[in-house]
Amino acid sequence: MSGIAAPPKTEKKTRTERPRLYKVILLNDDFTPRDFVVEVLKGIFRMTESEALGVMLTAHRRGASVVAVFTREVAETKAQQGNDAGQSAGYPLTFTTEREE
Ligand code: NFA
Repeated sequence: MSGIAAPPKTEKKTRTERPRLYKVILLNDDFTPRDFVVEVLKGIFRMTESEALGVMLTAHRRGASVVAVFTREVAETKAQQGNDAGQSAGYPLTFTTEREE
């Protein structure tokens, strides 16, 4: 043995946790026109016509529909943009966010 101790390891393992995800949920209402909902979904969530139609119809029939899942900031921003689009046009269109799990 040399009698010379090795220096203590100071390196720390970096653990990168996956960010929590948030659902954006579209709520049904009796006033916002179907076409308007579809246009908002296409514009804000980059959906195709048929994807947007499917989400709109699910909310219309069941009361609510999951639109998509994002990190918190993105989900909240997109929900707000959707609500603002409805407000600007005089409709009660409502998007909410909900943490997953
Ligand atoms: N229920 C609305 C109508 O019949 C359409 C709608 C669907 C509104 C989904 C909001 C969300 N005009």
